[in-house]
Amino acid sequence: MLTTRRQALKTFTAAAIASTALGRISSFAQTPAPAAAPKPPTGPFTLPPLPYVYDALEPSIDAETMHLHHDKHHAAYVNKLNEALAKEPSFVVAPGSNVDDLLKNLATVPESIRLAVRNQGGGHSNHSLFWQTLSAKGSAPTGALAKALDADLGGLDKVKAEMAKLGAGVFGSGWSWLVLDGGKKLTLIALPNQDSPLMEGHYPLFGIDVWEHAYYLKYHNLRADYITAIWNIVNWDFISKRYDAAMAA
Ligand code: MN3
Repeated sequence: MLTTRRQALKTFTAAAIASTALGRISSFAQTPAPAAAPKPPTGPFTLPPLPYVYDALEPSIDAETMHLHHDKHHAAYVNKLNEALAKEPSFVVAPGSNVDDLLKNLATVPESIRLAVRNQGGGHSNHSLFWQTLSAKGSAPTGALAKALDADLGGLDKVKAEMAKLGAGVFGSGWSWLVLDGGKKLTLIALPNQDSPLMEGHYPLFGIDVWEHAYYLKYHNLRADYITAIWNIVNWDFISKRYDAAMAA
């Protein structure tokens, strides 16, 4: 009795699968060719060009990493941010808007796309700053920033050591940051994923991207070696000016 039932069940199941498969095949055959996929949105945000050639940061950061990091990874953050915003057309972001304003006001973004804006918008903002804070020839902090690094954080050597420690301590992906806090004091923090310091009420001055895509081709698992090398190509002239502008604001 039991065996018979089992056999019947097996037969029924096999028949059901066969009929489902046939049904799929016939409905697939009758489906008209789909219309061309809609083109992905091209705005409101666009990928900024690198401010130097791809091999400018050699040997600290290799050209192939720069190609992938900028042309693929950063581009993907921009595209996915635009795609997310396209899902909520009632939430209008004008072309030319600054992604940083979105991140500072994340609570105003519709909940259905808030996480996407946080991740993809954070990625766009963080990388847009990252490229500008690096240059072929490194420099040293100057002026008010140099004084503040001494006064607030005990000097550049301590900053380097602490940012390396924070970067090494990021489990998985994230960034090690030099920021201005709400009281305009220099502070060092680590943030996970593409979270922006702007979301925490901080103003980002310089971040070290410790995602594996930032270093793995050249440094493999040696994140600490990548962080050590990056100090050779930090554009402190740019960061010093960014600090001055933020203090004057
Ligand atoms: Mn990156």
